[in-house]
Amino acid sequence: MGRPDIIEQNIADELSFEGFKEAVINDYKIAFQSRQASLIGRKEVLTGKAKFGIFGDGKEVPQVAMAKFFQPGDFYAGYYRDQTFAFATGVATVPEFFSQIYADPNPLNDPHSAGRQMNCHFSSPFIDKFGNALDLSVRKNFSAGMAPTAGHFPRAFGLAFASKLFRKIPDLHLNTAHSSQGNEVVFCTIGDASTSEGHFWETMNAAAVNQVPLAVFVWDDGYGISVPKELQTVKSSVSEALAGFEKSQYTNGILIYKVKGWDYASLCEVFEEGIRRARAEHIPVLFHVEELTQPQGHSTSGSHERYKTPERLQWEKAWDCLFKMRAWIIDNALADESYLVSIEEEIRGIIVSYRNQAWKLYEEPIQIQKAQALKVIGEIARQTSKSQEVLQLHRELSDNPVPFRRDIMVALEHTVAMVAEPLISAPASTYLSELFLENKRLYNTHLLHNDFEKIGEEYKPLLDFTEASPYLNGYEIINRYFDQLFAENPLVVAFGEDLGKIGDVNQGFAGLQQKHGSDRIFDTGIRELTILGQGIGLSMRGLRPIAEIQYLDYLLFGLQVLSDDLATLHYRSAGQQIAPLIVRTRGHRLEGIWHSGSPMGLLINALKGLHLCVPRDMVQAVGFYNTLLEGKNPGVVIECLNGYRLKERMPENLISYKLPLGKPEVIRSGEDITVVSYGSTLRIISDAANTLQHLNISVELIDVQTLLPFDLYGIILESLKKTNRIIFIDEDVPGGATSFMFTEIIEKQGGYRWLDASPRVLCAKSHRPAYGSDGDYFSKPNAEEIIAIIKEIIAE
Ligand SMILES: Cc1ncc(C[n+]2csc(CCOP(=O)(O)OP(=O)(O)O)c2C)c(N)n1
Ligand SMILES: [Mg+2]
Repeated sequence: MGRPDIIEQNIADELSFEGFKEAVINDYKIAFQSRQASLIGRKEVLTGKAKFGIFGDGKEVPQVAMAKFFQPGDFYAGYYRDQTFAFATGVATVPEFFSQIYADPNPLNDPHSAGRQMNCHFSSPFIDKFGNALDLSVRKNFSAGMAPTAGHFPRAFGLAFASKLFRKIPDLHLNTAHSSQGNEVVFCTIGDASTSEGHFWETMNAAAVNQVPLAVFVWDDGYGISVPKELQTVKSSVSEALAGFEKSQYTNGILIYKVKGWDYASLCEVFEEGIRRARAEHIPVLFHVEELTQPQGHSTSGSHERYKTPERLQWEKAWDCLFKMRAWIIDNALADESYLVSIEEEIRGIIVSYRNQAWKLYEEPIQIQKAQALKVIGEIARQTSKSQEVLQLHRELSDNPVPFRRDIMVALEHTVAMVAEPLISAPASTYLSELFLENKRLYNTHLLHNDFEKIGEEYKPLLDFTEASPYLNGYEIINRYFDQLFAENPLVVAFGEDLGKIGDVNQGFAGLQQKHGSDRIFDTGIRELTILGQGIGLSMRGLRPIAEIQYLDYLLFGLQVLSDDLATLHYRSAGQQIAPLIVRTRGHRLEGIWHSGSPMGLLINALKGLHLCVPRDMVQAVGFYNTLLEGKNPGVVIECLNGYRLKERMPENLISYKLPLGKPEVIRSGEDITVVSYGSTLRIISDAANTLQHLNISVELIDVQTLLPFDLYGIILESLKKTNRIIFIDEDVPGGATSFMFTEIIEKQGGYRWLDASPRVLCAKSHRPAYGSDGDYFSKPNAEEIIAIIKEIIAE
């Protein structure tokens, strides 16, 4: 007879072995299910039911292993190969996967993007429908995927950096809905080829310098579409290339693990250790997952037989991770072949039924529309003199077994156009209006949080001056404001190049790091892209970051992530996620090619989905910071580079002074001409206006204040109605922001009806501004040019 405690231990071992077996079989089921979804998904495209498909076949096994260590509160930032991870974590279901393939715009069917994204781009809700933050610490959080390869890396760094701040800043520990004291790890995936992108390297360096819990999984299948890794990566190995980043006992750095993607047991072991350390010690980790395959090739566009050798294709068959896992299960007697065959058969049937379910959900509302449209068109055909033609339209729609929403609109539109009898075609027009509204709601919403809200409409931005209110340099005003802001709002953090220790190159933060702490006000490396990604990730996790780009000209280094990631986030997640990041920068005229840019047209076009604030002085800048901090949308504030040493009167109400967005201000009243501008140029126009006053030309000068949104109140139009002449002036290149403002007022707001002279624009030369005072004078609009052109307009 054995000792009772030993027997007990044996039973426990057996129980845990049973549990282990069950867990393995469950993982295999998820992996197999995912493979079936990929196989059927591809068929859906090839048979014409969907337009494009990209799948996670060949990557299933590492993803079920990875999901074991993804805990509530953790974050995912990844790419299009990760459906298995999404299924294993429960963030996506197979029917949802199919709904996304069909581009189903109903958020109940595709909650990840409501049909806006190509398939396998997942997201989970971060806010409720009113915009209130959800308790992310108890949820499995998927930041919305996107197609630009490696484009998610800067965001992933930001998400991980938030864990660091939540752990380090005691005031944030109470914030349990956002974090459990920084215990959250960010799981970030990437293909081997996409590690060639600069985004990857900048992020890895920033993560290593800052020691954040970022776990990077490289799915190495040897190819980026057709280009092999020999042409992508030095030494054909990302882990070798990163060897110098490796952490040693006495340095910062990253942990590097290499593991075979078909080796389930090793994957579990390695991921367990790496994630545990990332979580506990906040060390970034790289898992280089090698020897993965693509059973169906890259995507539904093209076939890999074109660029892979027969030997390679043969190897891929033999080393397919799913088959290797299956063999391992049998070899280790975790299940026998017949059992696996039976569950595989069952899963095949289930996936087909999921596909059918998703297709039905997608198609049913369209078939209802089709039936209704046919009824309306049929009725019109009976009444109109154009009966034959309308019947033909009816037949075309009726013969289309699976129409798109647009086909129904087109049939109705053509019917209305064909029938010149409005009373008879009225039912088609009515139904069209109804569908138009529905389609607008499905496809044209969520660019911004609360798309159609006029932000700050209720604000009465009065400056509160007392007799004692001092005149200070612009930078001192900004400095006093940030001091008050950081004392008041514990969620605000600010960072950028030279922003911490010296308090930014123009002293807006001078002395504030010492006062408010280096965890809240800090320096970064010279890495604009990841400064912005840092801000995106932090703001997604409930903080209110102010990410500083030292000069507007250098915003271009980070423009990709602002445009592709930040500006599309709310839209592509169908309103589920927000990132109310504030980007602070300084621009317009100062000196030379790269310190006096004003590429506002570029930003207006790239940053739809953000607010673009162009304050004329620092008090106005403060007004915009306050407004943006109240809101849930991201914004850029461009302070005037040449304004820091100009005197402004500091109001008492800095911290409560808020400006409405999209509300221009008339800063000089006049009768003869409306001059529209913003930022530093306003001062030059003011000088010109003084001279013009002596010539009896009275200028009405309007500061647009924000370019996005632009004049929501018709203020410029009102001025034009009075003066009947207008000119738009700025420092951007020709065709830039002046053209934008011109179109807004003359075309969209119908300003052309009020003109007595031709509307004009005056902007900078096409080249970059030359250095020095003369360079500035001959590159950018100057007062003399302004005077001359206005005289011309008046003389017309
Ligand atoms: C910035 C960018 N460039 C190019 C593409 C087109 N593209 C899509 S996937 C891909 C290959 C990516 O290969 P890899 O990173 O190895 O991932 P895999 O598909 O092999 O898993 C390319 C070039 C893109 N989506 N984004
Ligand atoms: Mg690859």
